[in-house]
Parts: sequence; C-alpha cells; structure tokens
Amino acid sequence: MKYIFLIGLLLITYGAAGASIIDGEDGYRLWLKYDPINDDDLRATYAKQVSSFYLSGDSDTMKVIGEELAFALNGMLSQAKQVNASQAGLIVAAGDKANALAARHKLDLKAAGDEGYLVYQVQHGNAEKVMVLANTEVGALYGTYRLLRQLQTRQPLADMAIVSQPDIQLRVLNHWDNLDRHVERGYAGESIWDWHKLPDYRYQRYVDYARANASIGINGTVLNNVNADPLILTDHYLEKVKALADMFRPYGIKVYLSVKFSSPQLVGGLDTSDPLDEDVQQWWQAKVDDIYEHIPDFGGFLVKANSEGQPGPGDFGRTHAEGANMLASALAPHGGTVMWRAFVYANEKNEERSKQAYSEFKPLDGKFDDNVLVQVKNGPIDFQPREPFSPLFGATPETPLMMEFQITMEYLGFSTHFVYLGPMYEEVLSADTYARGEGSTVAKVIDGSLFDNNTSGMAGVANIGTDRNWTGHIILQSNWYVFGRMAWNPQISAEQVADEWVRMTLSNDNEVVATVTEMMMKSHEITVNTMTPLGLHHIMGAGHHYGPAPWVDSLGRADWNSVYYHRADDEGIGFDRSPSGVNAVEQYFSPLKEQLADPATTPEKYLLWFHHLPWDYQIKSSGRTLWDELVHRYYKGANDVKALEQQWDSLKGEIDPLQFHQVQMAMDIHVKEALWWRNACVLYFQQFSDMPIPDGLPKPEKSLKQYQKMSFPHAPGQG
Ligand code: BDP
Repeated sequence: MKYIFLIGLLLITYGAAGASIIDGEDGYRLWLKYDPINDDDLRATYAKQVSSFYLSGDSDTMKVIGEELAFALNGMLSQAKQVNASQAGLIVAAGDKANALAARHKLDLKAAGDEGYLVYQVQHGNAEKVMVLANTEVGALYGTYRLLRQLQTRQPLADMAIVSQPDIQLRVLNHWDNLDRHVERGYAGESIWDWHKLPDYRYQRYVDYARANASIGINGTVLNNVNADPLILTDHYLEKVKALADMFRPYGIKVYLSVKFSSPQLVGGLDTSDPLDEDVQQWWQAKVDDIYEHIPDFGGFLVKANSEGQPGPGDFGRTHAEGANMLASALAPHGGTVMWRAFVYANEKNEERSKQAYSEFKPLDGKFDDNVLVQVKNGPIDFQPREPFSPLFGATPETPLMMEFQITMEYLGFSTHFVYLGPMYEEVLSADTYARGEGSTVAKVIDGSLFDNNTSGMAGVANIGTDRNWTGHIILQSNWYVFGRMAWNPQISAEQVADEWVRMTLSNDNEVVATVTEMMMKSHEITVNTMTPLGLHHIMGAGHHYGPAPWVDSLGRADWNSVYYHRADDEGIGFDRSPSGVNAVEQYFSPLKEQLADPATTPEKYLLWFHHLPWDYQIKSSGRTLWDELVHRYYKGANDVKALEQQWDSLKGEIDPLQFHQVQMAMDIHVKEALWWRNACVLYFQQFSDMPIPDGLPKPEKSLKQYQKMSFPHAPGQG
C-alpha cells in the first residue's frame, strides 16, 4: 500500500513533466555525443572504413587519440579496435611515420604546419585506407577530431582530402574565475576549477574540458580572472596550476595565468613594483623560473594593467610597453608570451572613452618585445551587444594584436537568451579596416598576415561553469564552439559552424538542422534590436549589467553612466563621435572615417554610435522618423523573440526532451526580458522625444517609474 502510494506520487510529480527523471540528454556531453548511427548502411560503411585503427606511437597524446577513437567509434558504430598497420582501415600517424606515408602517397605534409593535419582517403596497396597524418602528435589529435566530425555530421569518408592548419597561433580561453570559485560575469554555476581540492582531486570534468577544447583547436587556457588575485603566484597555488597543466598537456593545451602587476609588493615583500627597478625585475625572473620548474611548457601571462582600478606600470610613471617588456624578458628564455590588454580607460584623461585605447597604444607601436601581444576587445567600448570594430585593429603594423571576444553573455542576456555569437564574430572579423587599402580585414590583422607579424592570437572570455550543461544554456555551447572554430579559421562562415554544431549537439535531421541553424543565424540581430538598436550601447543595469537601465546617471565616473552613451535630450539621441563631436571617427582609416563622419553614409546599425540625430531624422531604409524607427525596432525585437520561441516549440518531439525543455524554459525568460527591455527603453526615451508610440502597438504594462524601481542586488556574475 505504502509503495503504491509512493509510485503514484512519483507519477504525479514527474509524469507532469512529460519526461522520465533520468532519461535524456542533460548537455554534459556537449558536441562530443557520439550516439549510435541509426542508418544501418551508413553505419556499416563507416565501420568498414574506420572501425579498426592503427596509431603510430604510444605517447600520452597518442594514448588520448586512441581513447577518443575507441570511445567515439564504439558509440557511433558499436565497434572499434586498435590493430596493426596492415589490418587497419584508419591510420593515425605523426612525425616520421606520417612523413613516410605522405611521401608514399605524394601528399604534402608541409601544408599541415606544426599543428595542422591531412585527412585523406587513399589507395594503399590493394586496400582503401583513411589516413590522419600530421607533423606533430597534437596535429594528429586535431585531425582525429576532424575525422570524427565527418562521422558525427554523417558526411562520406570516401575521397576525403582535407588539409588544414590554424591561421592563428594562440587560441585561448580566458576564464574570469576567482580563487574562491566565483566567476566574474559567469552565469553557469561556479568556476570549474576546484582550487581547494587541487592538486590531488582531479575531476573527470577537467579531462572532458580538455577534450572539448582540443576538438575545436583551442590550445591555451588562462585559468584565472584578469582582475587577478596575487596569491595565484604562490607555491600553494602553483602546485594546483601544475596539476591542471599536467592533465591538459596531452591535449595540446597550455596553461597561462593572469597576474597582478603589483605582485612583487603584494606577495613578494618588495616595496615597489616599478618595472624598471632591478629588484622587481629579479623577482619576476625568479618567479617565472620557478613556474617553469613546475610547468615546463607554461604559456605565459595575461595582464590587465591600469584599468578599472588594477595596478600597472602607470603607477610608477612607466608606459604599458615598459611594463609588458619587463614581464616579457622574464618569460622569453622559456618561450613564454605576454598578452597585454588594451582595455584601458581613465576618468582623468578627459578623453572620450571609446578613443582611449587607441590614444594609449598607437604611440607605443613597435615598442613591445617580440613575445608580447596586445589583446584588444572587439569593439572600442566594452563587449556591447553590437559595436563597430576597435580602431586599433590595423593601426599598429609593428605590434601584433590579439582579438578578445566575450563568449560569456554579460551584455547579451546572461545565460537565458537564445543568442548565437557566430554572426557577431563574423561581422567583426570580416570588417574592412582599410589599413593597407581595401581588403585589410580585421581577420587579416589578427592572423598576422596583413603586417607579416610572427605571432598571432585570439582570446575568448569563457562562458563555462559547473552547470551540468557547462554553459547554463544548451544553445550557448555553440558560442564556445564557434569561438574555437573561428580562432582556427577566422574566415569560416558562422552558418557553416552553426550547421555542424547543431548536427553534433541536437540532431542530424535535415529539417531540424535547417530550423535551428536559421534561428541561430538571426538570433544576434534580434537581440540587438531588443536591447540596443541602431547603434545604442551601454544602457544596461549598473554594476550587475542585468536588464535595461538607460536612466543610470549617478555613478562615480561619467563614462560608467548610461546617459553618457545615449545622450538623449529634447533635440534627439545618440553620441556625436563625428568631427562635429568628439571625432572618434578620426581613428579609422579612409574611406571609413569619411563614411562614418556622415550619418547619410554610416551603416544604420552604427547610426547612434557615431551621431546625435534629431527625433524626426528620416531613416533611409524605412522612411520612418528616428523615433518611429527606434520604437519599431524595439517592438520588432520583442516580437521576433516570441517568434523564435514558437519556432523552438515546433521542434517538440524532434530533439531530446531534456534539451528541448531546457531551451524552452530559457525562451520563456528571453520573451519576458525582451518585453521588459522594449517597454522600459521606449518609455524612457519617450520623455525626450515627446512623441507617441505609433498606433496599433500595445502600450507598456507598467509605468516608467515602476521599471526604474526594479532592483536586483543579487543578480549573478558581479565583479
Ligand atoms: C567588463 C566587465 C568587468 C571586467 C572588464 C574587463 O564588466 O567585470 O573586469 O570588462 O574586461 O566588461 O576587464
């Protein structure tokens, strides 16, 4: 009787959700699911081709290749066997062995470089074999993942002839993770690094993290927050860092650390951190030598200096170059790199914020040591939903610049909005700087080809945490994925990447793939409309950055306030960065600077970024007044989110119920928050325009005052 009651209760509790409690995909496996291939013919064909494999060695990296192949092929084909070369359908080889095979089949292994690979199907004796060949073992690992992707996306192996090597050398995640496991701007649980239990306790999650990164070519990780805790450089923590580095090494991933510039004082007992002081230099040298004792392939340092209260060389009257070079010379003997951030702005400068990074770094061009990269955020302000590219890209021919993208969704809905960042990254990378005439894209600056730099890099601020699905939202896994794919190949299309990600993560059904890919491709534009249409920016809640707050006007620094950025008044709205205003356009090359100087030739998506325009200014594409267009975009954005939700709902039954349900719950929040943004912003700006919400549009539910009163002291991710 008791049991019948319990079972009944369970049915009532869980039956309502429609899915059983444990049966489903919770997202942990990311895009490396390797579920069985149901098509019998295809499975049999693949099995014949690659289920027996040969590895050319038994190093740690070859071991993980073998493990991944066994796991993946058993999963997809229900069979996998490591055999000798003559029996194998698949040969994975690196180094001399790969060179010999390449020569025999007249393949050019040089084209694979240090990290790339060839994946070919060749006639070998009287058998057809699939070969993954690389100069290095990590190249063979990347090639293995490339081959597996072919199976995961159900593409044929016959006649494969793929040559690939990364265009960018350093492809790194930046974790803004604190030592107490709080993640600054993190919305997916705590930090995955359990510092307290390291170095002894090594979660399987660390291995799966490395696998996921290696599968998309990420080869570095900065473990800790740019707002760095100096304790990371103490022996106690270096032991822990070493444990992670040891785990990641077979996967080709190097570990880097964010360092606090004043560490010599804070943990070294010195009374200065002046980069030109000899004791300071010696302290860093000794510290770096010590790190390399622990971690022979340590990657180097990431530094946020003289920015948002962080210490830096400026505190001692020195330049960013002097600060960076001091660290660079300590790292150089070991082959380490300094990634020095250009995200600097200071109130005292009395210069408009968007111009400051350029003003500070352009004069330092050519003054940095060879092992320094300057890391620049994609836009001139701060990871806004949309920004024009930073004018620093193209402005420093003698200094290699790294791209810094934000993968975590600080300004794009935390972890509850359906936003694929591929199109945004693509928009930035394909933008033309005109630094050396037409075709001088940001991608070519970043990959070093425009100025023939000898190093290159791309960083992404990670969206990873302890949530089972890693990123707090299944769809946002695609942003981690696309970051890696674009760091390997900055020319790849966002759409192609979306297609392959959907196939590996959600479904290989062509209709599902087409629907979700289409949703992903439009999602960024939609979200920009819901938050900051027409080039508006920085009008989110103060501090936590959650929700709309264009009214913020009382923070300590002018350029922390929303009103500084939108400048709405009775006359109009927008920031005049043209020559009649702060002349930020002067930092761009011609003909872009002339184009952006004139509202008539400024792309509408950046209109209010560069111009303050009257409320009745006529918008070219629609013929509407600026006010009507603004309202139209906010309403359209919110409607489009609703339509996205309906599109998602149409997939019910087509994808895994747990995945489906997770996204559905988040979509509900996205819909609500899009309405909130719309209502709050339209009511707020209406005070200035004094114009009506056009007929036929529903009026906001609450008053402006009510929206302004909403408060979220415990919103996640705060700094
Ligand atoms: C801002 C974040 C802040 C970061 C800062 C940075 O709000 O938490 O510390 O960027 O990049 O967007 O240093």
